[in-house]
Amino acid sequence: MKLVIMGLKNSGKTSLIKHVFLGKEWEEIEKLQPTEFLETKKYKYRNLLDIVSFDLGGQKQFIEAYYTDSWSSKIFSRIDIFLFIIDSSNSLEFELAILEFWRAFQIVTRYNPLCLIYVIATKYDIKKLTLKQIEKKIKKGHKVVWEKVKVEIYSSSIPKNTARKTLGKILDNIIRNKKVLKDKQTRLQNLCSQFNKKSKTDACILINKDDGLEIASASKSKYITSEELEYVCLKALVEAEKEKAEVFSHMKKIGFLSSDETDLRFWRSKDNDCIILTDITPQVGFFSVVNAKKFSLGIMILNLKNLEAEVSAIL
Ligand SMILES: Nc1nc2c(ncn2[C@@H]2O[C@H](COP(=O)(O)OP(=O)(O)OP(=O)(O)O)[C@@H](O)[C@H]2O)c(=O)[nH]1
Ligand SMILES: [Mg+2]
Repeated sequence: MKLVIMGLKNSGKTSLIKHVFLGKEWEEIEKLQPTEFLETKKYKYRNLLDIVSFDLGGQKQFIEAYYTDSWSSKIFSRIDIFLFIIDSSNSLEFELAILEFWRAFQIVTRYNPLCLIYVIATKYDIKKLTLKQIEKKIKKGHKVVWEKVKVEIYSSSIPKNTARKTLGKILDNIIRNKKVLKDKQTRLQNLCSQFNKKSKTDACILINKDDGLEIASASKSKYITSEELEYVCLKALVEAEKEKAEVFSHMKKIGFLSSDETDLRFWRSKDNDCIILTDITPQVGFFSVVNAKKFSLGIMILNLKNLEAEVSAIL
């Protein structure tokens, strides 16, 4: 799917892309360089949805170039998802941003009458206007066409952790509506449930390593609420590993839950529940919770090998 992200300079486009598709956290993207002209990249969201992103640098001279004959059809044709970014903290440039939105809207809808169009109000943690106020400003004079095309508007903030959910909502909806992808996810979910039964685990979550997002899961663990489940971030778990290094090294010393042949990582909670983290393929991470009393390393390793083959056959 071709995803085009456009907006004025410094509005947060590249940050949003890197945060959602590469699992980059706020500290890693706080000081990004402005995008020179446009950047195209391929991503696989949740290891299910192929995305080719066109991140259009927002400096004035670049925006003008996108509308020239030599570039416009390359950029604006065959778009599946069009994201227009408005910096909710930049009150000086609201009017200009809105003008640019409507200019882009004309060409995007002309080339792609069926394209999904979203406005995202970024930097909502330091907003000057609310979503309602921004929507009212955009719709002014264009109400009929706005409602006809069903443009949706969302807010996002990377430091407040709502950016991933905002873009996730849009992309997950696409997965849900694509039968092939939905079927894949269901089959993977079934594999996770079977894994829980076979290995006596309470949770089995497959994680896409690029973006750190869940691909599919089955869980009856008290630690995992459905809310968290959707956004399990592998990188966050690896961070936790540093903090728990002491516990981990102790467990290694006593020979508990560790093996030289595998790259399994474990933590044990006070109530004897173990958290297991490992890679089952270079792209897919595995997260699980099991009670220490029910745990068997041999069975776990065997079942993980089978899971690897089954998951690879589906993805
Ligand atoms: N407070 C806050 N700042 C953000 C957020 N998202 C991005 N920023 C900051 O906004 C600035 C610009 O971000 P970029 O992603 O480089 O902006 P851009 O739209 O790609 O800019 P161009 O490439 O020049 O068009 C950076 O300093 C980011 O740290 C957010 O959600 N909240
Ligand atoms: Mg950029």
